[in-house]
This record gives sequence, structure tokens and C-alpha cells, in this order.
Amino acid sequence: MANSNVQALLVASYGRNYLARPLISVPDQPEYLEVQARGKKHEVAVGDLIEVQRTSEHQGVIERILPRKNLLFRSDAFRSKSIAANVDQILLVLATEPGFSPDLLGRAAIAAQHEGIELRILLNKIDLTEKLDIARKLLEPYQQLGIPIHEISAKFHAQTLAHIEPHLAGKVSVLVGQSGMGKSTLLNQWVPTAVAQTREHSLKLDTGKHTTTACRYYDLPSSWGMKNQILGALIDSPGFQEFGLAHLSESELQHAFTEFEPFLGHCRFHNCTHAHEPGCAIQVGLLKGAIAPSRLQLFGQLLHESRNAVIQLQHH
Ligand SMILES: Nc1nc2c(ncn2[C@@H]2O[C@H](COP(=O)(O)OP(=O)(O)O)[C@@H](O)[C@H]2O)c(=O)[nH]1
Ligand SMILES: [Mg+2]
Ligand SMILES: [Zn+2]
Repeated sequence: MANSNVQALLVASYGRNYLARPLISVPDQPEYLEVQARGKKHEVAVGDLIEVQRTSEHQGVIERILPRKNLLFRSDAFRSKSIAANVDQILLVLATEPGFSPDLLGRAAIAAQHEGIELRILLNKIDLTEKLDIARKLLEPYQQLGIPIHEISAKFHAQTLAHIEPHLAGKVSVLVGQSGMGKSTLLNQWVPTAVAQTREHSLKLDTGKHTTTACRYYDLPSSWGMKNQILGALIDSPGFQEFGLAHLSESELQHAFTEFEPFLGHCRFHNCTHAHEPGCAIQVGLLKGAIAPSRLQLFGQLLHESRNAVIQLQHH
């Protein structure tokens, strides 16, 4: 029998059910395959390129995951959850109202830096002006770090999105943020067929009730044109409130806080935690205003969580 393995892109995850799109579409063959992981071994994510062994015309099992560029995931002390793989950019969606979590913002920035993924912050709902100044204040340290920030109103001022579009073309971007921030509104602005595509995916998997917990991959409209021969895509992730980074080691954490860089290695104690030790160079950075108090506080919290992780998370 001929080798029936096909290479495919994982485009949707619903719990342990996945939908994959073969890289080479063949006439008269289904456009999507329902695929399953073999056992618990594969921690597969939307955006992964996989090799599928077909078990029927519409179904298959994941034989292996092709080497990844990166994997965005979160983890607490006990387990980890994949968000997306092979992404070029994180679009962190925040809103003026309801107020966003500065903690989640900080963690997303550290995850992006650690995985080498570009970060772009979208401050949505600027039509609601009352809390705009509070939001801007919380974003100041990130502006100082050079992270691009776009103020937008996805619902009421679609023209505010125009500045972002050139940064989406040809890239795979993942929408991240708490629920209620406006991720779906944005997705529907950029990919008008998203609702229809989602319905089609859900019908295929017959899992309509899981739709809010799913992660999905949407091609950008072909009318946007290619960049480097790639159309680009948006990955919609379910809103989440927690962004654990317990898998980052102490050293990885220090390096993900890029503004610490000039001060690292200059503390009096080799194993300085930068909390209250005498002769701490990071504390000097804080006094000089080069390090924001909220960032040092986040570092302390992440260090604590890293040290308390009960299992070694093995993703790398
Ligand atoms: N005022 C205002 N409301 C918005 C804007 N964008 C989205 N919303 C509303 O915010 C709510 C949450 O939006 P949604 O896209 O579902 O957020 P998601 O949970 O992040 O996907 C909905 O009621 C939207 O209509 C905006 O720019 N301004
Ligand atoms: Mg949504
Ligand atoms: Zn120190």
C-alpha cells in the first residue's frame, strides 16, 4: 500500500480534537482532516506543521510534529497549555473598559521576549475615553521598552486599524488577551469570513459547544496580497485570565527583562534575587528610573513561581 502520510497545518484545536489542512490540496479530496494525537505524548498546537497518517478519507492520527520555530504556551506549577506554534507576532489586545490586567500584560511581554516573538499592543475601545489615561499610564513602561502600541476602536473607528494592517501581511499573528477586550471584533474586521469559517469547522467536528475554548487559524484575505510569498494569518485564542510562566528558569527570566541587561552581573551577591539584598545593581537601576517598579515586582513574582514549580516542564 502506498504511503498515505500527508503533511498538514493544524488549524483548529477543540480539546483533544484537531482539524488539519493538508499543505497540498488535491482535487476531490477533503479540504480538512479531523486528526487526533496518538496517546498523550504530543502536545500539539494550532500553527503546528504535522505529519498525519490517514485512517479514513476524512480522518487521521498525528504521526509527528515537524520542527517548530517557536511555541507560545503558559504553565502553572502543575501543567502547561499550548496557545499557538510557529507565530511571528503576538497581538496583545487590551481595552480601556473593562480595565485590563497589568499582570497579564507584563507576562505576555515576557513570554514574547523569551520565545523571540514580536509583540504589538493594541489598546482597544479608545472611544470610551474615561479610562483612557489610566490605560496609557499602565502602558508607559512598555512604550519605553520600544514595544509598538496602537490605540484603536475596533468597533467604532475601523480606520484606526489601518496602521496595523501593513504589520499583519505575510505574518502569522496570534490574538491574545482577556475575554471582553475585543479580539473577536478585531478578527471579524480583518477576516470577514471568520464567522462562516468557524461554523464550518465546528460542523466538521460536531463540537459546537466547545467553540469558545477553541484556538483557530484564519488566513488573511487574499485581497491583502502576499508578502514574501506568504499571505499571513490570524490565530484567535480563547480569552484567558492567567498567564503562568513557571517554565522559565531564573536565568531565562532575567534575560527576558531586557531593561535589566545593563545591570546584570553587577550585584554584590552572585545569587542576588534583586529583592532586598545590599549592593544590588538592579535596585540601582530602579532608583535611576531605568527599571519601572511594576516590572521589578513582576520579576519577583515570576521568580517565586518558577522556584515553586513542582514539575520540570519539558517543552524545550
Ligand atoms: N465601545 C467599544 N466596544 C467594543 C469595541 N470593540 C469591541 N467592543 C465590544 O466589547 C465586547 C467584547 O468584544 P469581543 O470582540 O467579543 O471580545 P473578546 O472576548 O476579546 O473576543 C463586545 O460587546 C464588543 O461589541 C470598541 O472598539 N469600542
Ligand atoms: Mg472572542
Ligand atoms: Zn541584584
